[in-house]
Amino acid sequence: MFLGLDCSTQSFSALIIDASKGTIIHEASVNFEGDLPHYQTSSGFVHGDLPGEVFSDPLMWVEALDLLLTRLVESGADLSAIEAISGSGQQHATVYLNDRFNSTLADLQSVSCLKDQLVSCLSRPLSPIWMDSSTAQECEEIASAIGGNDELCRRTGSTATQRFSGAQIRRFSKLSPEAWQDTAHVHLNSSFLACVLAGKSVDIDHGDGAGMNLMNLKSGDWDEEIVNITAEGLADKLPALKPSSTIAGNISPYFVEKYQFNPEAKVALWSGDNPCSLVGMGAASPGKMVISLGTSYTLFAAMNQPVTDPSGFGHVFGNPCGGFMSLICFSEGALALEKLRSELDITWNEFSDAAMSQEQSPIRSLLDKQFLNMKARGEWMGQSPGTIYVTGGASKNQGICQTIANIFESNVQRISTSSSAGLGASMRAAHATGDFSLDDLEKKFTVPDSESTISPNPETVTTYQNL
Ligand code: XUL
Repeated sequence: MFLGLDCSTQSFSALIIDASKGTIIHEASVNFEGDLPHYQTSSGFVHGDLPGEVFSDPLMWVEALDLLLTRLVESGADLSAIEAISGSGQQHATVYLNDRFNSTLADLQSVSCLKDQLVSCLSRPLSPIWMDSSTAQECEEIASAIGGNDELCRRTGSTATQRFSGAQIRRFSKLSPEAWQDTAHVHLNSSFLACVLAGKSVDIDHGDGAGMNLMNLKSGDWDEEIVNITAEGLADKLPALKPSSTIAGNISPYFVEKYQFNPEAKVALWSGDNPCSLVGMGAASPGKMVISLGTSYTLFAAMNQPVTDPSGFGHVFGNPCGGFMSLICFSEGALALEKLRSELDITWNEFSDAAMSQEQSPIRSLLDKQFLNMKARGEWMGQSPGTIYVTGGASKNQGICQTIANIFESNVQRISTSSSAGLGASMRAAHATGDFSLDDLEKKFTVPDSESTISPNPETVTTYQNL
């Protein structure tokens, strides 16, 4: 059995799979706002005093981890049967730790809790997260010092991006030089939690590492020049970068004593939520594309080569199964649909009927614009997907799926899962042990909803090509 953990913006969840049988055996979740109200977050984050600042609390994450494992045990999960564990974390969030971190990890006491033991290890109490947009100036400084955004994008897969770790680290080093001096280690949400599980300092994986504007895509290592530009002394504070399938070690005795894990259970490196979702959606090999139709839309796909987006909108991350992946975010995706629906004062069924028709209407026009834009913005990836997997709330809408099939000239299949990141993490744990092939795991766990294939309508092909 394998455990996948997922520390996202709003919650920390767990999923245990039986990789031989292809079944999910247990699931549990802790909601940050509802279950841990003393952190006073709204949906798992707090706004800072300065414009654009958004934070989460690393102590809240570790308190949630203790509570989550307690809930799993209470629900009857036998954690001694877990062979390996991996995890998924919200991308870009940085955790700042002092030189007591490693010795504290090595000496975690199971009679106490994680939060009380780790509180003295933080050199910065809060962690800036992906929703933060306070770093416009730092982005400009980093990009101009390296010779422009094109160069930064060519090397790291992204132009200087406000929510990415590099700009966040630079801002902290500038605004709080003393606390920066006191910082011995900079981790990501994902690698920090992997350290806690393994009871020692562990590396950052290529999937999440690429979301920092610091990793050279071609070498898979830190780009020394960019690291030195980003913040003084940063090179000494970063852990190494390693492939996502690396086994970091055995689980810490803390978890063995407290939750009865097997002392031989392996901890595989954690990765970011988008790289883990790529695996959990069954799209880790090139040829498939995922479109997630939530409040914002995201498009992601595996890529063999690190091609980058010349217009700077898209990002390239490491694919946890090797190679690379693209990610493009489109803000206000389903939000725009909801606005139009309420303006027209119609039901979702009526919206869907209008979306199925090719007759001109505001609905037809909005959907055509959204997905023609998405196709155009994704062209730099040079992929013509055989299949597009769609997920998220709006994927239930037949008319939207048909529009995607027509515009991309691809078959569309629905995958209805609310936990693709956690599932991907558990599949990565099984894959990292070397006992299961990815192909086998994908066949068992990522089956599209039956009879959900939607094929392009040949009559619309020329119209859309002209548009
Ligand atoms: C990706 C991004 C978000 C977070 C959400 O670049 O910022 O998808 O990973 O958790």
